[in-house]
Amino acid sequence: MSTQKALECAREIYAKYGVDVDAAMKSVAETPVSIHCWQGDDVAGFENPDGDLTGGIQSTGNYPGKARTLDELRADFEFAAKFIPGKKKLALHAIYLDAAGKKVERNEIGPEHFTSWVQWAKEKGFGLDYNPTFFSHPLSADGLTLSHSDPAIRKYWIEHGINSRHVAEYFGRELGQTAMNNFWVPDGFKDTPVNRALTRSYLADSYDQIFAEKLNEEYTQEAVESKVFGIGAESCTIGSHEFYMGCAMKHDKLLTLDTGHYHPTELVSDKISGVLTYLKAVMLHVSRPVRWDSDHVVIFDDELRAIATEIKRGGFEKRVNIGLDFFDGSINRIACWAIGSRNMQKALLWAALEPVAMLQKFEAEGDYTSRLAYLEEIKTLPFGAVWNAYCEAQNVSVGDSWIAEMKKYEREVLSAR
Ligand code: RNT
Ligand code: ZN
Repeated sequence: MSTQKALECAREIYAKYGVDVDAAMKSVAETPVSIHCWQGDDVAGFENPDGDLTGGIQSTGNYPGKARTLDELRADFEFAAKFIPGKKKLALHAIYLDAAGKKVERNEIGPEHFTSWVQWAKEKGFGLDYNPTFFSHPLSADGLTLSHSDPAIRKYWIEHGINSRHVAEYFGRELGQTAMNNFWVPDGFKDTPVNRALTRSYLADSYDQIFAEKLNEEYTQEAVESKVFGIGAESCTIGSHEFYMGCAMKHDKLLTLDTGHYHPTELVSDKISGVLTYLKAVMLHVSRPVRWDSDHVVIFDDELRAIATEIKRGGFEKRVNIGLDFFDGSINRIACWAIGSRNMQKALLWAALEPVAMLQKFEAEGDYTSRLAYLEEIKTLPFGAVWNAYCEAQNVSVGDSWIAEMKKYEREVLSAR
């Protein structure tokens, strides 16, 4: 059956539930998703590509063909983008700067190191987001950066935090869409500390300095990302969830909810409406933790759908900035981008096709029986037909056709690296 014919049938079936399939596809197409550049090279960056990835995060696997240069990374992302429907932003990290081979200290990075990225993003029609990089550096070797007890080390990282805001502001101004600037620091202790309060006070003071200047929020907005633990920082994470809730409230910033940064039975899907009761917006780092914050490629699982449906059900479309954060080096990295991003798109489409009004009416009337009955019935509606039609309308590969294309690129381009 042709994609269009299948769509016609799906239209009829969804209409019975009061769902407008065409409106659903349109709304998803307009929702920006921020795809992380660091999947392309195992978070290596171009500052010191052969150095170690530190900060308690890890990319495992050594599948051949990873991007080694700026040009390779851009080409790989462009190739992956052909398989990903919807509006795309690319999230950069400071270590992906274009310094033309020169060594630039983190506290000396500025917009001038990202002009080629902006030029490229304009050409390709991508938005850009940003992250200061507080890891993989000699001055983060103690496992502490913005909360280090040495004021000179703190100063260095505060300067990096401040200059990151100007890079993000530059992205927003140039590209005409707000650039999210995400702050995550690896700071923590391997073993039990005895002055958590003092260390946290250093981190708080650093953010007071970093966020002192008011910037135009149309160009950039900052988000702060908490975490439970990192490798080598198992006993205490300075930037815990509670710390960053307060920090976001104090400075009127966004909180970043990374799906791998909570205890395994906690769900980010449940946190969205909780946090948005008091904060203006959130940033998501959609990832897939397997037993720990392992950053596996995002799959189309219950929690991914729950996150997307929560956004829709709460009417939070404008207050949730969706970003991806996973890095798998054990399989083709372009496939990782494609699989994870396509799944995020699928989940958004899934949510857009949910008969929310009907379900919420059952709940309001106390008819929890119908709520559950329908939640289960709709799971077997012809979602795949709408997904294929959405991909076709977006001019990206329909069904499994992208897999052969990806394999060809692997043979012809990646294997030559
Ligand atoms: C680390 C955080 C952080 C990083 C990226 C590379 O646990 O999730 O967001 O993954 O900044
Ligand atoms: Zn993250």
